[in-house]
Amino acid sequence: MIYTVKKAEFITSAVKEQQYPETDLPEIVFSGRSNVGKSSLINTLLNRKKLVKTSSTPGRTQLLNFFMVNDEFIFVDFPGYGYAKVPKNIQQKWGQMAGIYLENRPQLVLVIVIIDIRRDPGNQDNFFINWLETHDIPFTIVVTKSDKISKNARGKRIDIISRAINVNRSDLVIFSSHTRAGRDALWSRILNASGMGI
Ligand SMILES: Nc1nc2c(ncn2[C@@H]2O[C@H](COP(=O)(O)OP(=O)(O)OP(=O)(O)O)[C@@H](O)[C@H]2O)c(=O)[nH]1
Ligand SMILES: [Mg+2]
Repeated sequence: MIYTVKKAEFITSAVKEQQYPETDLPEIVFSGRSNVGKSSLINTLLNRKKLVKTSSTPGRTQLLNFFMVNDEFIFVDFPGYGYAKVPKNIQQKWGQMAGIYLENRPQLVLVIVIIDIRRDPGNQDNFFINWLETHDIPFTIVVTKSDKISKNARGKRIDIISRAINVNRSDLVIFSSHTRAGRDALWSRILNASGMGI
C-alpha cells in the first residue's frame, strides 16, 4: 500500500465552469467510453464500495462529478463518451463540456483514459487521445476489466491495444476493479503527476 485514503467525499456535479469547485488542489480526470468502468475504478482507488455510482446501463453519468480525496486531490469522474444510443446533440454537449473543462483548468495534472481489455480501442478513444496530445495535456492509459479474460489471453490483448493507440506496452497500467490489480501502479502515477511522488 503506497498511499492511504483516509477521507473521500463527493463535492459537487458541474456542467458549466461557474459550477466547478473553487479549489486549487491538483485534479485528476477519469475518462473513457461509457460503461468501461470509470466509476468502479475510482471506488477501487478510494477503497470505497459505493462512493461513486456504478451502473450496468451505459451512459448514466452525464455531468462532471468532483470528489475530494484526503483534502489533497480532486478526482473528476467524467461522463463516458461514445455510447451509440446517446443522441448526437448529447454527444456534442459532451465534447463541449469536456473541452471547456480540459482547456481551462490550470490545476488539471492528469487525465486517466480507461480502456476495456476485451475491446479494440475505437475512433473515439483515438480521437480523444490525439486531442490530449495536441493540447499537451498529460494523460495515462489504464486497461481495465483485466479479470474478465484469462492470464494467457492478456498479453495478446495488451499488444493489440498498445498498437491501436500507439502507446508503449510498458506505459499501460493493467487494472481490475474486481481483483484490485494495478491499483498501486495507478496511485504512483497520480502521485507523480501531482508532484507528490517519491
Ligand atoms: N469484471 C469486472 N467488471 C467491472 C470492472 N469495472 C467495472 N465493471 C463493471 O462494469 C459495469 C460498468 O461499470 P461503471 O464503473 O459504472 O462504468 P462507467 O464507465 O462509470 O459507466 P458510465 O458512467 O455509465 O459511463 C458495472 O457493471 C461494473 O460492475 C472490472 O474491473 N472487472
Ligand atoms: Mg460512471
